[in-house]
Amino acid sequence: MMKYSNLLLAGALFTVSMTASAQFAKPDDAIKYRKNALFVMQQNFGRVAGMAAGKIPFDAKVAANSAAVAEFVAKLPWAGFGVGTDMGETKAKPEIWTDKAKFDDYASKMQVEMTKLSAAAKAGNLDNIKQAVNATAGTCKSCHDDFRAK
Ligand code: ASC
Repeated sequence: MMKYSNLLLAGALFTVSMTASAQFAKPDDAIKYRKNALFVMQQNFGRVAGMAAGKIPFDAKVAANSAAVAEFVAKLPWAGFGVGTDMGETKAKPEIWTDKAKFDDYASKMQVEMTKLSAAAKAGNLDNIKQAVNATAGTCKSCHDDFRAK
């Protein structure tokens, strides 16, 4: 039987290899991948935000579904920001790679808020959804301010 410490090590190595295997055939594919993931996320987040702002009629079921998709898709773009993917059809600023810890911190904060939004949407209270939409939008904005070119 595997010792617990060996199991932990195996788990850690698996995680590392999963991350390292997030490779793309070419930098343009990585750029497309992250843009498309962010687009799918934004479409779903935007729908919920539209409901929160009263621009779209509130439909609790649609909001919950959309927020759940946004929550999941929020995990995806980051694999597309590997080294060497700073050149091409992108507004990504070089600081993403020179200040990666800050970028990663923004990315995880966004995911935390998106998870809260998904929970709020599932619960269906519009006031709570509004609050979570604002918190999530704030994390989008701070990252764009620092790391996305105009
Ligand atoms: C969106 C979207 C963003 C964020 C941002 C929040 O729906 O496309 O980039 O919200 O506008 O400030």
